[in-house]
Amino acid sequence: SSLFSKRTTKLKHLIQSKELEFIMEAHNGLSALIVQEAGFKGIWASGLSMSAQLGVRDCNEASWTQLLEVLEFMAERTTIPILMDGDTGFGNYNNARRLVRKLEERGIAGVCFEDKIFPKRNSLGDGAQELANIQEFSNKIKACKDHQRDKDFQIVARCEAFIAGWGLDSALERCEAYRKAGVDAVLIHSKKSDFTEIEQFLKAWNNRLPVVLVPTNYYKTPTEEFRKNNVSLAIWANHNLRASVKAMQDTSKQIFERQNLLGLDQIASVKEVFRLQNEKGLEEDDKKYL
Ligand code: SPV
Ligand code: MG
Repeated sequence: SSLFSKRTTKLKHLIQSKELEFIMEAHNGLSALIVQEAGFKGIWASGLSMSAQLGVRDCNEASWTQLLEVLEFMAERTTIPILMDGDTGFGNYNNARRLVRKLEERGIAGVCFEDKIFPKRNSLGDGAQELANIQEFSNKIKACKDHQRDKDFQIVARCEAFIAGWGLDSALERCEAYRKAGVDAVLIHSKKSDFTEIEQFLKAWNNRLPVVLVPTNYYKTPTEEFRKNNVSLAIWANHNLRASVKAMQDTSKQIFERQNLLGLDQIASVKEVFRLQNEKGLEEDDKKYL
């Protein structure tokens, strides 16, 4: 994928290529730029992280237009593709397909929809999880594929069968229905700490479509296992959010307790913040235009 190809085309290559690829979570313009500067070829706009940075729960408390605003800043500061965590699509097929168009208009390269009921609950929590009707969700996928304007825009169907406590047969049946509905890839999720149920799925699935994984809970699985099992894309789903939470807690606590700003060597300099904001670009433009 060349520097000049569209972001949708770049995401398509990341997902459709035989190689295992990685995308990293971001949740605002700044973290998106940081992910790109680290070398990642794509960004996961995590629903958990975008809602958490707004201080609300990951159960559709933030509206879809509020998330669009966040995504717009992320797209503005980056050139790599962004895959949005679109949850359940914020309603039925009509709401989901309208979101697809709005994402295309804002330079977002793809969206992932999960087969649950609106309002969704985060998959890693303890609460009960209700799955969407297979036919209804398949039609939602089909409506979105029919409605997208850019043929390379990627739609990922995320199967929550394991999360909801159903077995391999249910996961396979659902993913096969979403494949037939025309989806570009499937994401199979698990909250187990080991790789067994995912590995069983991958073997049975047998590369019918590219597979995306989110190894948040089974993070001890060697990455080589994903490669061996022909995984297409691994998502490091929430680690910038979690890193920033810890850093902000430690920093706030230290400054509160000491009532001074000494010994804060681990924080970024103001100069570095200016660099990330591209202050220099404005200084140069001021010389031309002011
Ligand atoms: C997210 O990052 O918001 C996800 C992945 O959907 S999970 O939190 O595991 O549900
Ligand atoms: Mg999510």
